[in-house]
Parts: sequence; C-alpha cells; structure tokens
Amino acid sequence: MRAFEALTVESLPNRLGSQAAITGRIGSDPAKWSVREVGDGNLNLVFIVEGPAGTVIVKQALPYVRLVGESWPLPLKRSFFEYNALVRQAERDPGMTPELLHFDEAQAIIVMEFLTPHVILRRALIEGRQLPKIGQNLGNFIARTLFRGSDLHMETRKRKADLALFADNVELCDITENLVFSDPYFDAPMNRHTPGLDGVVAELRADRDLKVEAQRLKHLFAAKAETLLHGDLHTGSVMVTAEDTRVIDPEFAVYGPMAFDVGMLIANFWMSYFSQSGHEQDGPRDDMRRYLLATADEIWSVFRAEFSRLWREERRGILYQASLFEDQGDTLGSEQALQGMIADIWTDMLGFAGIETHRRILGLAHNADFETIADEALRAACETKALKFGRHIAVNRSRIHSMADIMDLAERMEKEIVR
Ligand code: SR1
Ligand code: MG
Repeated sequence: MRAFEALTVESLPNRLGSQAAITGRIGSDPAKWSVREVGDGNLNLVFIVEGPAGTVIVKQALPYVRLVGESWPLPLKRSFFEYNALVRQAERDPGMTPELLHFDEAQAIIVMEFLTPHVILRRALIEGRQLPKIGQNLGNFIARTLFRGSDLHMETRKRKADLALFADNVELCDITENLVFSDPYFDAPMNRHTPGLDGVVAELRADRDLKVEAQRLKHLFAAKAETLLHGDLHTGSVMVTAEDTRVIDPEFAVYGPMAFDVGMLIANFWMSYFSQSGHEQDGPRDDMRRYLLATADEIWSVFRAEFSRLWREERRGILYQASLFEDQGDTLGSEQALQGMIADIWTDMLGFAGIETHRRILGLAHNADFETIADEALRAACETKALKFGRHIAVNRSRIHSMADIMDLAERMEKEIVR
C-alpha cells in the first residue's frame, strides 16, 4: 500500500488518472483535466477537477489541522468517518448529501459529485439571499438522520456496532469537547476575539452559571451516545441553490445527543441574524432578519413534525416499544413519551445553540458572518448581541418554552444598542 502523500494541483491527474470512478465521470485522459484547490475550511484539501466530460470534487484529509499547521497533528482516519457518515446519511435522507464516487482510505481521499451551481449556505446568507427550501430540507434532514441512527429505529446490534465504529473518532471529538465547551470560558491559548469585546468577554468568563451550564452540556455531549451526529452541522456545512439543499463535511461524526446537531444548526441562523446589521451597505436587511428567524422556526417545526411522523411510523428499535403502548391500545402513552422526548431535545438544543454562539466569537474557529464585517466597532456590536443572546438561552434553557419567546428575545436584543 502506497504511503500517504498529500495531493497537489500538479500531481493529482497522475495520481488519480486511472481511477475508473473518476475517468468515467470526467474523461479518461488526465492530460485534459484542469485542477483547482479551493479548500477554505479549517482542516482539509479540496480540489475541483474538471475534464472534458464533467467535474468532480476530490477531498483529502491532511495529517494536521490546516488552519493551524503541522504543529497540530490530526489523524487521517477522519476521512474514514466522514465517508461512513456520508453513506449512512445518504441512506437515512436520500438526496441530501453529495453522491459518493470513490474512497481511498490510505490516502484519505473522498471523490464526490461536484455540486453546481450550489454555493455554501453561509455565503448566501451573508449576501442576503433567501433560500426558500432550506427550512423544510434541513428540518427533515435532522429528523431523519437523528431518528434513523438511534435505538428508536435501528436494530440494536447494528447501532452498537456503529457506536463502536464512530467511537474511534476521538481526536475530532476532542476538538469539539475543547473548542466548543471549554475554551471560550477561559483564556485558552488559541482563543481570539474582536478588540471591542474585552468587557463582555470578562463578564462571560466570570459568569458562574454560564460556566456550569457549559460543562453540563459538555457532559451531555460526552455521555449521551444517542444517535449518529453529523457533528459539525453549521451553515458552512450546507450547499444550496434555490431548489436544492445538500449537507457536506460530516468528519466530526460521532454518537452523541440529538440536540447537539439541532442546536448547532439553528444557532448558525441566529448568528447570521445578529450579523446582518454589519452587512447593510446596500440597504437595510430587515426582511432578511425576519427570514432568518422564520427559517430557524421552520427548521424546528419541520424537525418536530417529521420526528413525530417517524416515531409513529418507524419506531421499531428497542426504545419505547409498541408492545408497551400501541399494541395495548395505549397510543396516548406513546404520544406522552414522544412529547417528553421532543421537550428534552428543545431544552438541550437551546443550550447547545448558546454555547455554539460563544465559541464562534471567542474561540479559534470563527464565523465568516461576523468575520467579514470590516468595521471592527460594528462587528463588536453585532457579536456582543449574539454573545448575550447565547448566554441567555444557554443559562435559561429550561425556562424557555417556545420559538415565539426566542424570536421576541432576539428582536429585543437586536434593537438594543450595545457599545
Ligand atoms: C481545528 S478545527 C476548528 C473547527 O473547524 C471545524 O469546522 C469544526 O467546526 C471545528 O470545531
Ligand atoms: Mg467542516
């Protein structure tokens, strides 16, 4: 087996030129391929490879964190977890992931469909574009992948095998455990924040209730192996057109609490909401703000409806067996259990969303939503609102009972001038 070697624009045609899955798609003469490296994420190489007959994406993991450099080694096996998660997500919600064409474990290479004219959802939201289908598509995606990867649906032997398989994704889990749940709340070496935030950062780090809540959520993430998570489901992990939505990049996949994916996803819409006033050069973004809150609401309500449908139609795992409820004519019992589970996901989702907001403003890996606001004072004002909103929903999560309350809160905080 050839030892791992990072691809380059120059070496790629030669290295992959005899791969039937690629030549069949783009043309068999690699001399006619044109290759561009377009990776702008934190970890990997991503190439667009265009041939006379078509185009593919070649993604390759590097043995270190690209954002930081070789001083932070990261195992290549994350590519194996990404590939395996994509396979499962494609089964659980067909049409929502890119088509997989080829996987080379030793070289940590995944070749997949080139999505065009798709763009990264985060970019579209920064530009003020409203995508009509994402609420529906993403709500269904989280319901289907989270339900169908759990003991509510899977044969328990298969679920336990998957639990063991993905448990080895230790290093990526470790990134989440540190970067999301701990680093924002102390002066961790890789943290950075906009200069105008010093005051609010000191306040948050001295906030005992918040620190305790963040650690309770970390405990939940580490201990509640409920379903196969995407693990990094933010708006940078979604590609869109007006008609189509695809979820990419599940290399952080691991068994964890359902509410983690839900909270991370929705938090990124709320962050986009608070960033909009930094993007008003071409006019007010009031309509965009309304759209973002409405989309977060839609994701949640579609999630709840689809999760409930799956509960009623596909609950065949070891949990809440029909033999205890429906088979005894006790449909009400099963509905009570369902409502209890949705209520728990709601409460925990708010916690994870609040913490995600903090880490994207105070930690290592920031969001382009805020980062692209050139005016530092304006950026700090947007970020302050998001930080305070995140703190409120994380600490008060068990006392917030509806999306309407969250929308009121966001609108109130957006109107407050924070300096
Ligand atoms: C060092 S990796 C930092 C972040 O980038 C990824 O996209 C994940 O969100 C991770 O937390
Ligand atoms: Mg990613």
